Amino acid sequence: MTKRIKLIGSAIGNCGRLNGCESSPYQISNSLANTEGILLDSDVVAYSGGSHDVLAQREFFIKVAHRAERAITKGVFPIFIGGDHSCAIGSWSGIAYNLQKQDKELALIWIDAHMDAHRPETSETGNLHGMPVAHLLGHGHRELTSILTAMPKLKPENIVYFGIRSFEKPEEDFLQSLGVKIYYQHMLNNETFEAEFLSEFERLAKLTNGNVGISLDLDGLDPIEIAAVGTPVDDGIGSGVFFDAMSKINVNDLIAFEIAEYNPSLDKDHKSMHYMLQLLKLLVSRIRYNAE
Ligand SMILES: [Mn+2]
Repeated sequence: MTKRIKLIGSAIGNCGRLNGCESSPYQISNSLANTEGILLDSDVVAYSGGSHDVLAQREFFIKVAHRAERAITKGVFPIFIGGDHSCAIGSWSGIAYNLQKQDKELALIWIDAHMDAHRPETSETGNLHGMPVAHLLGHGHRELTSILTAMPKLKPENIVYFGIRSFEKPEEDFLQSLGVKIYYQHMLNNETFEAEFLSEFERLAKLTNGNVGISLDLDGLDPIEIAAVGTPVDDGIGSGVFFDAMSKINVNDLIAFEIAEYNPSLDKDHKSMHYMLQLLKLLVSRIRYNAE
């Protein structure tokens, strides 16, 4: 039996430093159809509210969360396309809510140059794309920690970071106080990444009975190869290394996948788009035909 897959887009860009990310879900779903011949059912939710209005943000994330929740209920695999990384608040809240209703837990592998673990009181910029993890852990604006349910969406022991190399002290202190596991980029290299990534994926899969999500902030990868991001940081994870690791995970334990922070206006040579299309093509074929 083939598994159904749906693209759920969060067309939101103004929670980050630069606008531009908001057109990404439209561009990616179109390019996937036109260049790779992969036509997926897709549903893009547009953020039309005020940029920093928490109630408008809440309304938007609830819409995305409902779509995520519904996909899981119907046995459909969701691929989330941001948008800036604040999109994760909607997508993973929906997945977590669905699992919580079944007495299950969500695990998340977060690939990013940044920790995204600011709370409103520690963020200098106030940009929500620097805060999604804190909100998923239940800290931050109450309007955004209570999407679909007032319960925290993630337990600190159920999230693992890779690629981290740019952060502020309050974020690190916050995550350390909760005991969150972080693979700083300097701890790994292109030879050792895959083994650690696969072993963490497997460990989280056991911990949650096969409910692991992956949220890829494109800036977790090396900006020499993947340049179309608003906040690039040198020396990221090799894009080929990440691709190879993704070809080896057990997709039956993957509950959803997310790509965030692609900014088409910065993709001068289309290399970042090409990479994402190859990655999605790999995932789609693995999920469609390998899944139980
Ligand atoms: Mn991020």
